[in-house]
Amino acid sequence: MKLFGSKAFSVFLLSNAVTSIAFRPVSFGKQVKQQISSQQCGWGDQKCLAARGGSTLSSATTTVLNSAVASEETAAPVEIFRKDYEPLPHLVEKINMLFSIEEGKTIVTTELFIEPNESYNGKSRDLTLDGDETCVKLLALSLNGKDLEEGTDYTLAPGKLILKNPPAGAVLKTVVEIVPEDNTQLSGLYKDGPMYCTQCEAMGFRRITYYPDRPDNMAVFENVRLEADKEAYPVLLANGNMIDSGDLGDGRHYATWTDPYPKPSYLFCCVVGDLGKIHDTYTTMSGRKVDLQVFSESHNVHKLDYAMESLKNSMKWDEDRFGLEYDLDLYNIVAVDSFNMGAMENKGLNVFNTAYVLADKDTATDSDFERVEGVIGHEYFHNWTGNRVTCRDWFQLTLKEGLTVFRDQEFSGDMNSKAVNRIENVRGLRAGQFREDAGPMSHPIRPDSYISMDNFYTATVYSKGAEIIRMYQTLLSVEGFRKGMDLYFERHDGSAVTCDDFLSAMSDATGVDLSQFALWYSTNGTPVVTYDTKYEDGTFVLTLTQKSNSDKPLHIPISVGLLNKETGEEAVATKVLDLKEMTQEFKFEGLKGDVVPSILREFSAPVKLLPASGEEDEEALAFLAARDTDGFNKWEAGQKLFTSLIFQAKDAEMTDKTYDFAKEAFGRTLTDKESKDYSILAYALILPSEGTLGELVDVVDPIAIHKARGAVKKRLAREFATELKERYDELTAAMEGSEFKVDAESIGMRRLRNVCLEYLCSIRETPEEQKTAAELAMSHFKKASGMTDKVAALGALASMDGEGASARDEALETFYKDADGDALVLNKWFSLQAMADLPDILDRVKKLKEHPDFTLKNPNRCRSLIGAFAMNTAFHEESGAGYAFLREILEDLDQLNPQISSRMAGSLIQWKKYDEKRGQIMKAELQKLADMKPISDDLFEIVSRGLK
Ligand SMILES: *[C@@H]1O[C@H](CO)[C@@H](O)[C@H](O)[C@H]1NC(C)=O
Ligand SMILES: *[C@H]1O[C@H](CO)[C@@H](O)[C@H](O)[C@H]1NC(C)=O
Ligand SMILES: [Zn+2]
Repeated sequence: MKLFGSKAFSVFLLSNAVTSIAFRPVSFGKQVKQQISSQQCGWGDQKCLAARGGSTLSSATTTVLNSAVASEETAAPVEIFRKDYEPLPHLVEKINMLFSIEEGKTIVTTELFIEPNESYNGKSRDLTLDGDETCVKLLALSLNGKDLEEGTDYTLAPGKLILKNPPAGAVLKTVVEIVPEDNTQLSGLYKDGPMYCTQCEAMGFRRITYYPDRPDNMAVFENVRLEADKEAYPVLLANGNMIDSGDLGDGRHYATWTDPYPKPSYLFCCVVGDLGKIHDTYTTMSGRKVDLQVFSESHNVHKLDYAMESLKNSMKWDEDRFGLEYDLDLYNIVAVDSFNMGAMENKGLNVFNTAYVLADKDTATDSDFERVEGVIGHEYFHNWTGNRVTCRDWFQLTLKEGLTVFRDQEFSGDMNSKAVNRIENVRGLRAGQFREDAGPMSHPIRPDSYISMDNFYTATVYSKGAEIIRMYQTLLSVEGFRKGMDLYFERHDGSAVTCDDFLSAMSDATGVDLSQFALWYSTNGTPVVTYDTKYEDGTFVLTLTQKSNSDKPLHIPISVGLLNKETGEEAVATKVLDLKEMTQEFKFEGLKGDVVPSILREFSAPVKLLPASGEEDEEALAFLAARDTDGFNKWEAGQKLFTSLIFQAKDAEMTDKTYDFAKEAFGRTLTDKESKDYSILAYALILPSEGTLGELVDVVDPIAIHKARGAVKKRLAREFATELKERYDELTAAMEGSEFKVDAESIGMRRLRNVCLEYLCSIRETPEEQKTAAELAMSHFKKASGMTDKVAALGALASMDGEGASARDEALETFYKDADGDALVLNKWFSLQAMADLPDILDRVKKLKEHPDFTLKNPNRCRSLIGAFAMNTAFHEESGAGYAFLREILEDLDQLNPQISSRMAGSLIQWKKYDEKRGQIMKAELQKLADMKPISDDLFEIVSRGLK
């Protein structure tokens, strides 16, 4: 699965102390008698089953077998521990399913083929099936054709059905009723516009039927039969290949799918709807032809081409880089509007958030295009890393996610620019994961416990997990890493394994001892590495010291290069140092003069690097910003200079010395006419984000940081007003008349030009300047060649006031009209306003919340307004009104969609990071949430963790 966005997704569990809360009570209405006896229809007799599903079961003559559990109010949130892993005594080896879908009600009939786990030697003889009784009404249950008695044959508990000692070769048949139309949690089977679709990771399958819903139970989904109205839902899709389809009469039709490869339930998927599609083929390296189809609502079909292109590139890349080939005949992708996450790698039937699959130049920005490519790659790469080799239990999530994020980063790097890609990923890591790891939700990439697994789809598991995989590659070399991957697949293809199995494969394939490296899996927090340097008579000594939450030292790869201080030439090319002690000295001998070290090149480890003295050597930074041969560190040096300057501006005043260094770096980049890597130039001009800056201090005053960053930005803008305008005009001229393209060069030119625009528009003191800025932004807006430029212009205009106010309102109105109801474009319209820098932003956001196009039910829309506002400095406005506003929204949202409410609560739990007064207000709002009844397990876990 892919997370949505890359910012902080705060999370974690609470301690053992669990307070009792009301289990979301649901009443299933009147109990009625006459049990249907499910053995009346054989599996082969689909007509009979359908008739049952369609009419008999729906009549008011049905006993709901699990209604008592559903109305119990006792279930407290349960914390689950990694150390308590229990193997299964029985396995479901095969499953057949029948979905009979009707408006307002779906009947799901399943047959589970149960066998004892031959190698099991534990005590239990029972099989535990998971089922969420707040969503699933159990209508019938029989074993080998015989109805079962509660108490004697099985027991029910919240979330569970325990089947007592099933015999070998048992076939358990269940019939349940679900209501996808009411499923606002978007987990399980739900209705979204003209389609029904499923999301099962992590624990959505139990919201469809009773089943051992854990990744180590891998079963063949042999027959999945879908039945629905033919006219309203012409497309019927599930995993694998379609083996049968036809009419049922009464205007209904069916399709039966089979997936020959055993899979865990979280990879199950079906989609039933009225969809358009595009079609293409791909020939694999061994010459097999694969059919590729991408589906969406019909009015979006013209925005699918880029996704298809990206899919073919991904397939080619995985063959070239890892020798991995696709092995089925069909590959389907479906775009869904209401989706909690970014995308989901269901076998042969990937489901995507529309935001990560639809893209054309008039509706998507360059960043959107890049994301579509990355996420398509991510889900495709899961086919091997995740699906063929999956996780034994959810604590191992990083096994598939860290590895697959690493693979998609490498893919994007190869498709575009490696250095740009690295900069973007590290920016995301610092602003999101570092922050998460410093707060109450800090956890190791392989956590030790959870209450709601959905809370563990975190920046830590994903982004830091990917950094740890990258360190394997840095330590073992690209060839060594590939050998390790080959051995990993050779050993574990088709099974459910752990992070330890991955480490063993890497170690065994290369003969490198990785036992110390393993500590990364159990250590939370961001390690700090400090460095000290000494040069004498041709010998340079680098002393590195590490500090982390582990009492034993970590194995940290530190890539280092040395540049001659006089000539700037590279005296020692990049070398990987193995930091394995708490403090370690590294000597470089035979040098021809003093050197400037470039440490942690390419960001070779997810650590904070600081000088031992506590004082950055600004001269060295200026030197590296001008000359480092490592693209990442060159950028990094400039960022550090800007950072010093911003903190000076915050505390008192910018010093001339620091300002001159920063000015020099800025000016050199701005007027660099040689480099054609425009994106690198653009990123070198952008100041560090407020989130990244906040990570560097103990107590955050968001408004002071915002002001200080703004002051530096304005000063540089005034200093270089002429050069900025020149560069802007040059780029405009270079792009005019040329065809619109989405390639690295065109993206880079737009990026650089938009950075110039942003600086120029920040000069807005006098009415005269306000007018000039508004005119420039307005002409940028009107002449925009695609969504990237449009968004850049509107972003600048949205914050304008005074003489710029009328231009702002005009542009917002035009943008809204032009969107013409397009959901993804409207999301941008909401976001840009919620992120604007205006004094009355909270009132504006409150008004937007009442806009007819706003709804809490669609996660993308909700994030676009509420999520964006929580990232705005205005959220932290002193009175605390922003915090109260978010809390009120969360109260409503939690009743609809706990996964989204708990994610958004991440903005409040960081209260300890802020000054006393703010912190106390945030804490009080959290307490109000904690006292709310009912509260979801998801939100409860986050809030209680935050209060601790
Ligand atoms: C079957 O039992 C063995 C031995 O206890 C265990 O290692 C394995 O994980 C079990 N299989 C499953 C899917 O639980
Ligand atoms: C990936 O591989 C599996 C097993 O070999 C196959 O069933 C599946 O359809 C493939 N494709 C995807 C996208 O999962
Ligand atoms: Zn994923």
